[in-house]
Amino acid sequence: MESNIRGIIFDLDGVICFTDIFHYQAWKKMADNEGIEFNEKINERLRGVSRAESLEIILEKVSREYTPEEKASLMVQKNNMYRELLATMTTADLSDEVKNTLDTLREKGLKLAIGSSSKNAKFILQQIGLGDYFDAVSDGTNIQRSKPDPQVFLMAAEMLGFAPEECLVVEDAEAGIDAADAGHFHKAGIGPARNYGKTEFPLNSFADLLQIF
Ligand code: B16
Ligand code: MG
Repeated sequence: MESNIRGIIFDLDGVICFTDIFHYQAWKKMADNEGIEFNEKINERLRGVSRAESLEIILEKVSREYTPEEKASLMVQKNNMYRELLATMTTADLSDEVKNTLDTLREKGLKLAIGSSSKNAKFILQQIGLGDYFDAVSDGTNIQRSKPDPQVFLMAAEMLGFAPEECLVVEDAEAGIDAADAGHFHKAGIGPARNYGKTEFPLNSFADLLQIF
């Protein structure tokens, strides 16, 4: 049991649920409409990164300059397609493993928060039946700087009333582990972040969190 940890801050996409495939499908449609090359390898670089920065990465392949207005319009197109896909999500998109693990962690007295770069985080939480579940939600709507800046996690810790050193961040993205590291949080990595050098607690599955507490 990690006795000094009092709160857990979960990334959303890639940790609590899997909206990454919807991000990919929506960006791919936008890129196809624009005749821009986009593939799963480029998509991997978008994990945990904000919408605007994601677009900049996608536009690296393009020789011409896009105006700020054109970029804003591409982001609206992508987000509208993405939200159509999110609207198809239901409570069936929350696994029993994730829900049971969250419940057990809460029973152990831990406070639970979300720390997500997404501006759609609250909509996603509602769709999967976790709209009122977390003690705090810090997301893309309350930050100015996205991961790898620690702001989203620092705000989550503040909402919980804990110091960063008292919180564990659970992330699937290297950018997210970098953000947690910069903010002096404890760090658990799942999926692509499992084998990242800065990850303190590698998780094979979400339920592995119960081996820490
Ligand atoms: P939105 P997370 C991140 O969510 C995604 O991993 C990333 O791919 C996306 O660009 C970012 O949210 C912004 O999302 O367009 O919905 O505001 O992993 O931080 O929960
Ligand atoms: Mg993520």
